[in-house]
Amino acid sequence: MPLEGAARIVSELTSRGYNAEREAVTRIASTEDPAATLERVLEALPDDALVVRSDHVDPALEDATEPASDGGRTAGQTGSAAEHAPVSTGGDSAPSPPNDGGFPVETKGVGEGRGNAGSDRSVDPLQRSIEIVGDMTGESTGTGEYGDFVSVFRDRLERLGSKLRGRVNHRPATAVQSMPGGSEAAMVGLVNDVRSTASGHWLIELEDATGTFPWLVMKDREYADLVDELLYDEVLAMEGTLADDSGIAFVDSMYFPDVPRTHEPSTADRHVQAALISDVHVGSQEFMGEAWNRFADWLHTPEAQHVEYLLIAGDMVEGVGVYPNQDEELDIVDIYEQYEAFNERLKRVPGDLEVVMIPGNHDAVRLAEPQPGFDEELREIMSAHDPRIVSNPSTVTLEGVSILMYHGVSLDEVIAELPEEKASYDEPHRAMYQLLKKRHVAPQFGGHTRLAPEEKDYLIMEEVPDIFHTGHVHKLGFGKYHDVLAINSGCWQAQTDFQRSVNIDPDAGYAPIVDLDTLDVTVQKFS
Ligand code: D5M
Ligand code: FE
Ligand code: ZN
Repeated sequence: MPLEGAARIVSELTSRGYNAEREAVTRIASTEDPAATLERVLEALPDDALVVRSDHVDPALEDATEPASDGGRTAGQTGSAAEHAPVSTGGDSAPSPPNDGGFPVETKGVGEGRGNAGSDRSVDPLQRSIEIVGDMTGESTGTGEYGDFVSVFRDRLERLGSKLRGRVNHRPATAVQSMPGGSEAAMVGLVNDVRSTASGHWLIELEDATGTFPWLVMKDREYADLVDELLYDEVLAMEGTLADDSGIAFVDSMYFPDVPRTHEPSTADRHVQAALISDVHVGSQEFMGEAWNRFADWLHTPEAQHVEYLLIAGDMVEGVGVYPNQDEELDIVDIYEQYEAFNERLKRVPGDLEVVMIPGNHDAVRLAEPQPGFDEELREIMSAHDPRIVSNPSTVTLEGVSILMYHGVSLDEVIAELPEEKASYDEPHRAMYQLLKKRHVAPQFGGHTRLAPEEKDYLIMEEVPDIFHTGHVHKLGFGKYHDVLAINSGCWQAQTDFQRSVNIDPDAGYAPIVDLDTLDVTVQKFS
């Protein structure tokens, strides 16, 4: 039974409202008359079943007159599976060349599927482990009062500052002001202002709980190159020499919370993979349904047998009223219907995959970050696959590998503020490196990124993740920063009118797949 058959079985099950385990589909597909087997399986299925599991298939196979296959595939079957394998990106238009991380964009070419025995595809859920940290759903304390903004910045300074305080002999702003001229001084603070002086030097005002103090970076000092990376409200430390009147300090060193160079990522103990995607945008006229279906069908093939986790970093649906004139490009105008349609797409994905999702700026949750996970009504709509729905951002640890998931709205800001070579839409992972260096997913307050007033700053990277996963900019790019794998997934939406007007050429229909045992990345193309 060719893959085409497996894909047909999946779509038949989906159209009848069922999600299915890969093993179940493989078993049905490997019988002589899959259509008849499918009918028998469905007849015997318990009324409350939402997912067709392999143990639902066994009785139907026993009933059948023909002997049931044990799930093994013949060479011929593998061959036809390969014909439907996704197009290789190898050699041609691989997005975002893997220049710095040293990752080849390997794409398994036609016919190179990893194992070909159907029996290898059975997964053992007992080997899996999945833990969530930092999900703030239901924990929001924000009352919208001004005082909450004070709290969130105080918490930021306290927690990110503690990563710097051991590195410099710091003093509060008020204490620095009263030190004698010529003294060596250091301070930890939030960037309050950055200005160039008439003579081309840079004046950086740092703020802490006691007040502010100006630090001067001379244009010919090595640190001058770092000034163009600074964002308002990020936390850093400055060290330098006070001027004679103690009204200003000349910077000798600048320190960022950063990822320690000694950071060693954790890896899984077995060969297991995760697909990291985002920006599905169901409901948009540009949603690429066929590419999505090819991806979902591919997940049912032996080549994808090790893909046991699917992470979706926001923008499940196109939403309504997100941008001006967006309604002109909507295929589905009702937000609930968009989530229902998204749920149908999710059903096509193997039922034995663990799915984790966070919201994005197109989703129906508050726009201010952190964004809590979807409410009960939306969870109910998206329940077929029983996904884990958590806040944006959240950290999910898969078999020891921690993955910080963040939708990525702040990337627009980092890309707009920093010079091209440090952050651009063509290399979104470089913008992610900046966030890792600042140990904060959205440092700058008051621009694109809306910050929710909370008692605590949920956007801090308290721990260094092994993988940092974002989306939003619709460009695929990945690389390593101090051994942290940064991946910006592409999208499943073709270019919109707006994107055409600003020359954003999206990487649509790609799925980056990460080996959790090595943190290597391969990219599968489905468009
Ligand atoms: O955003 C996808 C990308 O396109 C992201 O970089 C923002 C940008 N974008 C898209 N539409 C607009 C409008 N109308 N204004 C400003 N920026 C835009 P996404 O959130 O997925 O639509
Ligand atoms: Fe998006
Ligand atoms: Zn977005």
